[in-house]
Amino acid sequence: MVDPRELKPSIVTLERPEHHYVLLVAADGSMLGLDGNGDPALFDEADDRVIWDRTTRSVSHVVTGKDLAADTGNDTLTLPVGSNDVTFRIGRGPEKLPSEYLAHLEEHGWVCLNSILPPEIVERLERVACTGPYEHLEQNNGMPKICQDAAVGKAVAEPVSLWVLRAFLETGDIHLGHPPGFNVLPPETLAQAGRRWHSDIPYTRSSSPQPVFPRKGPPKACNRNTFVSDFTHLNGATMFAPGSHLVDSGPPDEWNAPLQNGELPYSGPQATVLEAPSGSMILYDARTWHRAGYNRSDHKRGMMATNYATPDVVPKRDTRPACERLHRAPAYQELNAREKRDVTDLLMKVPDFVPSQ
Ligand SMILES: O=C(O)CCC(=O)C(=O)O
Repeated sequence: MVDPRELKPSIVTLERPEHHYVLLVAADGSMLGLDGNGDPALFDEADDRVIWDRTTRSVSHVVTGKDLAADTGNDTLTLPVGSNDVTFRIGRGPEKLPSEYLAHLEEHGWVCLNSILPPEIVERLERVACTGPYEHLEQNNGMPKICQDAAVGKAVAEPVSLWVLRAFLETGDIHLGHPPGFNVLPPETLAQAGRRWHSDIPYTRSSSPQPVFPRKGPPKACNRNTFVSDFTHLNGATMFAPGSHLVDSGPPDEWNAPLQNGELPYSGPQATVLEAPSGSMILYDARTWHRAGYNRSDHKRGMMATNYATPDVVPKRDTRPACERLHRAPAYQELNAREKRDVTDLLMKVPDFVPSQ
C-alpha cells in the first residue's frame, strides 16, 4: 500500500501560459524568420530567428522588434519573401524564446516547454494513448504508434524542441533511441516502464550492443517526455533528481530498495515532481535520475517518451522498421515536407544496429 506520509517530494508547478509566441509556417513546413540582414527568409530550424508575436495589424519579430504589416485576423497570412508571395499558417509557438529554453537546459539539466503542442494535436495523441476521452479503449500494439496518427510524427518533429535538443547535444545529426512509445499509467498501479529510479541510454545497460557510456563529458542523449495528460503529483507525474546528471553514478540502490517490499521507491525531498499541462514537453539530460510516479487519481496518465541521441549512440531498439512502415502509412502523407525529413532522419540515420542474441 502507498503510505501518503512517504510522498513528500519537492513539487514544481507550471500553469498553462496565458500567452504564446507564434510560428509562421509555410506549406512545406519551413518557417518565416529574419536573416542576418533583417530580411524575411525561410528556415527549417526553429531558433530565435523564427519567433514572432501577433498583434492586430502585424507580426512582430521578437528578437529584433521588426514589424511586418499583415492582416492577422485569420489563421493564415501572405507575406513577400524575396521575389515571391508566400502564404503562412499562423501556428502555436513557444511561451519563451528557444535560446531561453536552451540556457535553462544547460544550466539545470532539464527544461519544460510549457504547452508547446496545440490542443488538436494533444487530442489526437490521447486517442493513440487511449487516455482522456478515450481511456475506456485499449492501445493498438500491433502497429508502431507513429503509423497510427500523424500527430505522433508531428510531435516527434516539434521544431522548437528539436532545435533545443540539437543545440544541447551539439550536433544537427541526432536520432531516436527507440521508436516513440506511450507510457500510460493506470490508477493505483506501479508503472510498467520506469518504475525504478534510473538514468537512460546510453548511461545504462540496454538490450542493444551499445556499451554504457561514462557519465563524464558532454551529453550523449537527452530525453523528451511529451505530456499527453496534465501531469500532477496526484496522477503520477515523473519524478526527477535535478542536478543528478552531474553526479558520476546512477541512483543509489537504497532509492529502489523499497520496491522489493512492495513499497514505492524513494519519494523524499531530493525528488522533484514537475507538474505541467498536457501538451508540454520536458527535456532532460538522459543521465538525470528519474522514475515514474504513482497514480492516485481516477484516470489514466499518458506520456509519449522519446530519447534523442548523438550519432555514436546505438539505439536501444532499432527505429528503422517503424520508419519503413510509416512511409507506407496514410499518416506519413499528412506530415509536411519538413516534418517528413526530420522524422525520417531521426528514425533512419542511426548507427548500425546488431540485435543482441
Ligand atoms: O512514465 C514515466 O513517468 C517514467 C518515464 C521514464 O522513466 C522515461 O521516460 O525513461
